[in-house]
Amino acid sequence: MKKFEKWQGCGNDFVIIDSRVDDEIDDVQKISQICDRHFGVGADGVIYVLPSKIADVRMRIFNADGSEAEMCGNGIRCFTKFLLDGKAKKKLKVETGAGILTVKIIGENVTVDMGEPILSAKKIPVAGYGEEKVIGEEIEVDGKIFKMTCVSMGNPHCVVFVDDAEKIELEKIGPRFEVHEKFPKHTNTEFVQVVGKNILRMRVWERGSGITLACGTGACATAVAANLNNLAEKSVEVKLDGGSLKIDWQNDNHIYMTGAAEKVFSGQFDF
Ligand code: ZDP
Repeated sequence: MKKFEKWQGCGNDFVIIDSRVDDEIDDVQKISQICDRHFGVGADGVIYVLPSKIADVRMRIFNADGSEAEMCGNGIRCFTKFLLDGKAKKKLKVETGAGILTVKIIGENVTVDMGEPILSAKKIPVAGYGEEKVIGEEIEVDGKIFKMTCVSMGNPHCVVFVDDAEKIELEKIGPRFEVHEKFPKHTNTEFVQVVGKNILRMRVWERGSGITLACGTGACATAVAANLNNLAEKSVEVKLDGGSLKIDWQNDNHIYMTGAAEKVFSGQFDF
């Protein structure tokens, strides 16, 4: 029987499975069953701890529908504490779909060097803009025009600034953005209200998982988008439904994300 731990970062919750020895992942059906909140453990995603030839360890993350994501900001903080809690070692290099990232425990929190944001439309990917940046471009969704700024943090994000984030009908509009024809790999979508030069309020519809209480890569994409639109400074606090993250876009063009991660319980699968 396989063991697992349940973790959360800002209310974005994950089942973590240590597969460093067998180097195996489960199939799509099993992963979606694990994430199911009625028939399974319940989580926004499943994270596998795997061996790596090029870093200390490798992380793979799957959404609740069983699809694989390249990266996961809240997940990698949970992953870091899962491996380092109670250990003398405070730093790791982690192989992810967004390259090798350095993670560090600082006090109770975890800081992740999330690498550089990707802004070329082709690389995000967003269709119809070639290699250009997509900043404040119009997109029609559900018969309405929105202005989007697109950023990849390894995984694709579409950031939309709104006057009142609480008024957005996420469950209605989110799925329409997710599979819009402009996004060949589908997209995560963030609806963001500028509270101040250093404070942003964000709500998210995640590709493959739907409404979640927080999205770490989304918070990074949001900070970048806000700065590119001259709406905020490069160091901001992003307020999510499940907590806050500190995002710093530093002079080396790397984005540093700091926030909490907590173990909820451990168990073993009977199914
Ligand atoms: O890119 C995707 O398909 C996301 N749903 C992956 C998960 C992202 C996450 N919420 C984060 O914090 O970055 C875990």
